[in-house]
Amino acid sequence: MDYQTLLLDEHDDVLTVTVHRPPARNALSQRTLTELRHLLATFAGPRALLLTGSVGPAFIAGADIREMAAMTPEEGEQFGALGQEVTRLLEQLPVPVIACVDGYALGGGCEMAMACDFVYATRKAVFGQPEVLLGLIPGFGGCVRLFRRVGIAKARELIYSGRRVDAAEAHRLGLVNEVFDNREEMFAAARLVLADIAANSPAAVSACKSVLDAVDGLSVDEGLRVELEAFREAFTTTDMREGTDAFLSKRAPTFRT
Ligand code: CO8
Repeated sequence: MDYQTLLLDEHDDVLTVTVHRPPARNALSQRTLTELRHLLATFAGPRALLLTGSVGPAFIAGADIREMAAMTPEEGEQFGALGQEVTRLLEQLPVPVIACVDGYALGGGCEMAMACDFVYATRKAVFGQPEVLLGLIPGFGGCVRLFRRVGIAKARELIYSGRRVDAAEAHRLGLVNEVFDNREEMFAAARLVLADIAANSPAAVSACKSVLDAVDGLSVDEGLRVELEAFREAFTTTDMREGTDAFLSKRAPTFRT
């Protein structure tokens, strides 16, 4: 696919995807979401993904309001389904995904960040679900994911009010993993943590990711069953044989998967 609104850069096995629509504050148009869907659905090779927005005041300033303003309910539903599909693809990617947020992550931008494994932010980051100010509701998973991250009381407050929160508050709320002074420090830290994770068994990291995703909302007993199934599966991998053998032989493991 010809990516017109995404910039791609692969370095040290990490794919950096930059949403690039500076005139619209990197807002998610149908075109951008379709490009993201294609990229994520065909993703293979890199050991991690880093999602960010072009330099400017915004990470992603939400879904494209200009496009939404003219949509019929049916078109709105299709647009919402596309956004939900993209966030789900991000969430289920078999490799770690970090959102690097510098500037506004509003509406769909906040929803994209929440679909990533970790959210790193600069001091200039601003988060919020301002859909009610537009007569809309969060439609790319905001209602579903925000309360899982910050608790139901805080999610209600943020979604009903549309209030923006700065990086420090987002960090206190658990929406952001870490806050950095500037973009360069944020990217350096993200690459470092991804390199650390890359030294571990990719199969095991991927299995942990899908278990954490699958157990969300399950009872303890149901969750334990999902975990046990994946635990059993780990015994079928060469990584498990290599990891345990390396430990017992007092050497560093070499994982192949
Ligand atoms: N969509 C389209 N265009 C946008 C958007 C957007 N979300 N945000 C900014 N732009 C455009 C502006 O229209 C403007 O264009 P122009 O120059 O042609 O007038 C340009 O970007 C610059 O914008 P500003 O002058 O406002 O820039 P500032 O730096 O002063 O402000 C802000 C930046 C704070 C990001 C501000 O632009 C803003 O508040 N944007 C809207 C934020 C917002 O409300 N986001 C939520 C959108 S709704 C949503 O995401 C719903 C997701 C689920 C949808 C489900 C569908 C069913």
